[in-house]
Amino acid sequence: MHNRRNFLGGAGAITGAVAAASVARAAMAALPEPVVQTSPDTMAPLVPASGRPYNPVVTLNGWTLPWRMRDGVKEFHLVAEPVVREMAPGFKANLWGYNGQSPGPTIEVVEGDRVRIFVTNRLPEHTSVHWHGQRLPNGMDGVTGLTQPAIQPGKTFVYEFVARRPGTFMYHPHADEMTQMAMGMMGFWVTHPRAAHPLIAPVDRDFVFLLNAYDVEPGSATPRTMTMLDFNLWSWNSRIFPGIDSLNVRLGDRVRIRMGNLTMTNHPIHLHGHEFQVTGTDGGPTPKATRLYEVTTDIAVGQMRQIEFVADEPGDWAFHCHKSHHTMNAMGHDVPTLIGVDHKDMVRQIADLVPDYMVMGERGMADMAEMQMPIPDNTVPMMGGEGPFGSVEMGGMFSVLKVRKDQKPGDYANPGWYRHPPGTVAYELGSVPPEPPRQHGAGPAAMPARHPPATDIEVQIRKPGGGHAHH
Ligand SMILES: [Cu+2]
Repeated sequence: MHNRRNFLGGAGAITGAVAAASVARAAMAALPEPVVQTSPDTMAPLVPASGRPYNPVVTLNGWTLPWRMRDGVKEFHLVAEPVVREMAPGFKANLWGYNGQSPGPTIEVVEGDRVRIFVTNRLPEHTSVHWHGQRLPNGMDGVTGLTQPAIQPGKTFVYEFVARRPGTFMYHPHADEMTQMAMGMMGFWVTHPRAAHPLIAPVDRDFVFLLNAYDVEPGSATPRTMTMLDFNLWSWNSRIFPGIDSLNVRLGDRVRIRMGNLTMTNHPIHLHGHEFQVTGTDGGPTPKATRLYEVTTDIAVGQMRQIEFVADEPGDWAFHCHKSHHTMNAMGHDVPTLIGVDHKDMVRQIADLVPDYMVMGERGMADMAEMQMPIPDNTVPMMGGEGPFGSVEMGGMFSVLKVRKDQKPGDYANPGWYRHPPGTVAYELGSVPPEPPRQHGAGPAAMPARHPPATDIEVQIRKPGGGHAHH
């Protein structure tokens, strides 16, 4: 069992050595010794120690699986097993994954590589692995019942194919999928081009992660797998903000970010401060004529998108899903909106019956981020993350792109908060501004009403789907 050290924690570069050690010990064995990762930290890119060279990716809060070369074949060993995943500091979930983590390790190969993947099943039920997006022999496609028998608990299956086209792919079970994907079984796959490619630009930084979602009851640790839409934890690589590492780059870097969506809804992923182009999907590199400049790209269920941009604006730039419910953590979905309701007396009465009871949001929900609300053990506040100016009031699918002039090439360490040049931060006005002019009166009507209402009607806007009406 090998642990790779915490790269972003400052332990320094470690690549290659682990792969070499495990290969040496297992060289004579029929199977490569499985490599297990116990840390949820972002690991240094795995510089290839054998096989054809390539520019490795960085998996956000994840790692790349080492391999061994045997008779010209690149051999990997995946172990499907129950894992404990730290989804944010202080919050651990009982998931299923591969080689100690959920998601499983990223697999990186080069176009034309012959790849052999041993899959050992240590789950309590059968599984299989489907190699999403790959051109391969039909019998290697990993669909239980259709192209192969299920891999029973305790058994090992072998998949073998040539990585025929370069691009951005993923892997996941095609056996009891509803359960196994809801429990976190998935991983990233990158096939690098074997030579200069007209549609694949060399980049300075290449990040990958999967979009996933869980329904974990606050206070418990195991996802409910029957949930179809009402998930409460929206994660990137099974991490939730503020537990998601920032993407740290050097000013002027060409940056690629590859994402795959294995949740049950779409995610419009939005980057601040820069325009990007979608340069690839799980279908391969996109033709140049299709590449629009955008700041948000919607990733549908089962899709992959790779975006590229030049990081030419220094700062700490938000990078997140634009569905506002997806940048929240462990929210009760039945919470009524109480904006404008004075509920102090009600709270006092209920608190006598239910200790720790608290009603949210008579001034909006932002209070929740700062309040020390008593929450059950092993869950995370709905919104959080302390920034240099206070609470960021975000959770879930949120991170920060940090662009710095003095970030060294190849250095992925977190540079800390951005130091804004004087005069470039929004500021509070010192004096009281004059009352702004307001437009008064009713809106126009296309035709006069025959019986106009005697009094005006006012309504309160309530969160869509916010549950039961409360007046
Ligand atoms: Cu989303």
